[in-house]
Amino acid sequence: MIEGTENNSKFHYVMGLLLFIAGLLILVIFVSLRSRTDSTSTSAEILNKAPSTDSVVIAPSPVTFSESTDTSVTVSGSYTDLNGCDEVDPNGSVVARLYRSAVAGASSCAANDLNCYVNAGCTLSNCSGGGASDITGDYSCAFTVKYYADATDSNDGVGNYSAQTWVAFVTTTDKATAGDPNGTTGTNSANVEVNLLTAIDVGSSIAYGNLNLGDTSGIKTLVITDTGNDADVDVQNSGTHLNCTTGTMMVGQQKYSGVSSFAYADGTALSSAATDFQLNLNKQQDSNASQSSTYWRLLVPASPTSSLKGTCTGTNTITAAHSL
Ligand SMILES: [Ca+2]
Ligand SMILES: [Ca+2]
Ligand SMILES: [Ca+2]
Ligand SMILES: [Ca+2]
Repeated sequence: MIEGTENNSKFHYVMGLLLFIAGLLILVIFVSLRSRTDSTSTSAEILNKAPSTDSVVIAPSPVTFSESTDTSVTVSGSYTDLNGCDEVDPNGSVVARLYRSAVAGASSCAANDLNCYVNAGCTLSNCSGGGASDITGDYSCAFTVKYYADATDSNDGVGNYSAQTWVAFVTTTDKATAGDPNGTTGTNSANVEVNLLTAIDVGSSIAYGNLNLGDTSGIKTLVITDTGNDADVDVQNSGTHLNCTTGTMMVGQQKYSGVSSFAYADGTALSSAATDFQLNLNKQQDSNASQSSTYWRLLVPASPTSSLKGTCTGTNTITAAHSL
């Protein structure tokens, strides 16, 4: 029995050893197989991400006009395209509109001098393209705004857009692809007021011509041009006495009217004090000037109180005023 137990132990020992060696071989083979290297390719398609218009700055703000002078307004800012700014510059575009806020069509309004300006290709800068990792760039959009564009700071006398503003609306578009044939866009906007300018030009002189004592001149026309963006320009008239080579004619010898065929007796006598006159001159609507006229006559006294002769000169003052 004792010998049998000893043999049994040996058998177990040998079997254990054999199993251990076998396990070791399997492990070596497994490790050996695993250590034979190879490669596999990876791929993914990163889809287009729309650009963003990050900032919109309008200068100047507010927009103010000088009479008869168009004003440069610049809309500028930056954009981001996370696929690379070169998807916008040079492969896309930035387009801007500047319009009165309630105008028909709003951000897709049709361009016109009064209330909608379009810059279809803004200037782009600060994008390092061509595979660089740059994702941001800058844009600058120039507008030449007419001096008769709609005012939004106060009532212009006809439209009354004072509750509105002007909007700068900027659309950044990246490059066209098969998936996005028109490119994708990111928009942003900012607001600015356009100020009212009440201003006129008047003819440089009223020449009554050669007259005898007691004569009433013919009717002389004084043309007045709206040189701002006020749609109800009225005026205040005043004047000086006319100093002659010999003597003086009183300012009130001149009379004026809005009627082109007025009788002298029906006119308003000019005064040295500014006097309101309803001209109701509308502003320019397009490239044609907006004009109205006042009409003037002079009565030379038949029996002046002192001698009167020669060339007579004076100055009439016509002052523009908003909606008197
Ligand atoms: Ca993109
Ligand atoms: Ca950049
Ligand atoms: Ca306003
Ligand atoms: Ca008026």
